Amino acid sequence: MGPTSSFTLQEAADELGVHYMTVYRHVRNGRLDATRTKRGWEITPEALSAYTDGAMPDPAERQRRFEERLVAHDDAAVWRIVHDELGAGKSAASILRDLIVPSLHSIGARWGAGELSVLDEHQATAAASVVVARLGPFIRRAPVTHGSIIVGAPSGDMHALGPAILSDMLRANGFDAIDLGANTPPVSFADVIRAAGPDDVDLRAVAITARISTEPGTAAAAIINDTVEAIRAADPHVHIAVGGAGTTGRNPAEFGCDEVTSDIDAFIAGLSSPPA
Ligand code: B12
Repeated sequence: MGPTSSFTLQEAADELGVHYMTVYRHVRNGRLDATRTKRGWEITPEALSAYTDGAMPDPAERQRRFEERLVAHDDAAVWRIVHDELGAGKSAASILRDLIVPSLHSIGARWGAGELSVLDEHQATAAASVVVARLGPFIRRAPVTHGSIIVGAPSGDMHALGPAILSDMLRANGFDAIDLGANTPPVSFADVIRAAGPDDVDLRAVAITARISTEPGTAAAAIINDTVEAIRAADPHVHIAVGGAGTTGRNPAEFGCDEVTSDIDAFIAGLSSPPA
């Protein structure tokens, strides 16, 4: 295939007058758009001109490339993209919000639509877990001025990235997030509250993250009720929020909690005054 249609990596390198490895690296970190075919990487003339113009792809395009590297479970490229975003001045919280979360949602939808295999989905998740863990220390933790929030997914819900990412977002906003992770039994939420003691004025809220559907009558809904009850028994006054995509269409009365929301900004805004 000649340079008038698509370029190979070597042809692109010749065209640009750079080393083959430079082109390869920029393809891998998403700076230069390329498609992997049976013949190897192919670069369109448009992609090559966008690259030579120095045009930074728009956010949607950057997210798409990041998602593809996740699906390819290419940990090194995934991290390089994140590293470049950090280098370009993006905060870790905005990388979570704009790159990682939309990619996970899209991967789930593509898996649901049969476009990706379960293996693709699992491998992408493994790559996402690695990058979320690596990004953690880059979260600019504001001084803890707003108190602490206990975060966890209920018993039976194995989705750990939701609580991990929500916790990081809370940390970036002046809260001390205590992430209990996936599959947290009701008693564990209560134990953490009791361990902090009844006078812990610092405890602002408990956030229960539900990724599995909690339609009325399901086991997932019942376990949320049990969790809320256990938390209330340990602290009758603490604010309890239930959220996550498994709670779409649900309301607080169904769970006995104070709030049902998946909107992190709204949740934070509701708690933003310092503890009394
Ligand atoms: C990764 C993943 C897994 C991994 C989880 C691994 C891990 N370490 O976390 C594994 C492979 C274990 C898994 C298993 C299953 N999964 Co799954 N999984 C996903 C996937 C691809 C991504 C989930 C994720 O991490 N999202 C990213 C997080 C950050 O987003 P989030 O959860 O929406 O949370 C954000 C917000 O909602 C908000 N938020 C969340 N909670 C709260 C709470 C409050 C108070 C607030 C303010 C905000 C807030 O903050 C987060 C950050 O923005 C989704 C696809 C998707 N669309 O999400 C499917 C998905 C959730 N899984 C699904 C299913 C069906 C399953 C399985 C049943 C599959 C199976 N047949 O075995 C099992 C269930 C296991 C179990 N019992 O839990 C379905 C759920 C459908 C439903 N509504 O019931 C989805 C939607 C895929 C699909 N399209 O069908 N899964």
